[in-house]
Amino acid sequence: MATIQGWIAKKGRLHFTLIDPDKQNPKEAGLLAEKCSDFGTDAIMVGGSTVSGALVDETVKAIKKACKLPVILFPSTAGGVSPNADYVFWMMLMNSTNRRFLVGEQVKAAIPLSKTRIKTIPMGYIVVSTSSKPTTVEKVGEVDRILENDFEKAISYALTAEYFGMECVYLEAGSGAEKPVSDEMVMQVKNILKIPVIVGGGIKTPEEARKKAKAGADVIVTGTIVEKNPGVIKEIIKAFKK
Ligand code: 1GP
Repeated sequence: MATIQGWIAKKGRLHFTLIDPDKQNPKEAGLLAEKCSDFGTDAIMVGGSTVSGALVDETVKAIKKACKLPVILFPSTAGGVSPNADYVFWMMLMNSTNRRFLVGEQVKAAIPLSKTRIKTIPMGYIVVSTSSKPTTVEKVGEVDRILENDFEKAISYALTAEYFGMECVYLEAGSGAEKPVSDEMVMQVKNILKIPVIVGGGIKTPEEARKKAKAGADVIVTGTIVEKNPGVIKEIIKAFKK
């Protein structure tokens, strides 16, 4: 069975914690991972839009030392691959207009990755525009914009990912987004797909997490709130998994 689907079969809905190695030193990242592990998060994702190389590797090592959770790389470029992680989201930014984020960075990472024991989780990454100003991922990824009510466009990209054989899709509003991808969009995408739906970007409260569960999200990801107020993660996880 595909990795994420297997975890869902065992544990039900999942919560992933995103740690950006640029936002704290590796030791602090380890402490944060340990805390979120105690709160019931299911995996630690490591990645950021500007980070690469030794800092990613040192952060992964510190997290592995601090907790037993699987570490999934969430790389924005080929430089975001650390040999010490367990998994990598082998992702295609489905609605990028730049070849680099469709296959370019992946081609650069493929041979180095083949020399590690990291397992790939093929993922269709879909960036949705929910904020009044474009988020970093929208700008850097040079996206074909999907507006928050453009359900048909989101569904078209999501189905394309599924037909390519991706194991999951990730509906992303962007880190620190003003608001998450709408419940209606999550519901419409979930209803049509057979593969799990991950939702992230702008989820800050237990209430939002509860609504994403109701809309059908299989996994939610929180990053910014973990840095700002790790205590609320416990409530977010509880609300999402209930
Ligand atoms: C970003 O979806 C993740 O890639 C998490 O977003 O930082 O807004 O929680 P936040």
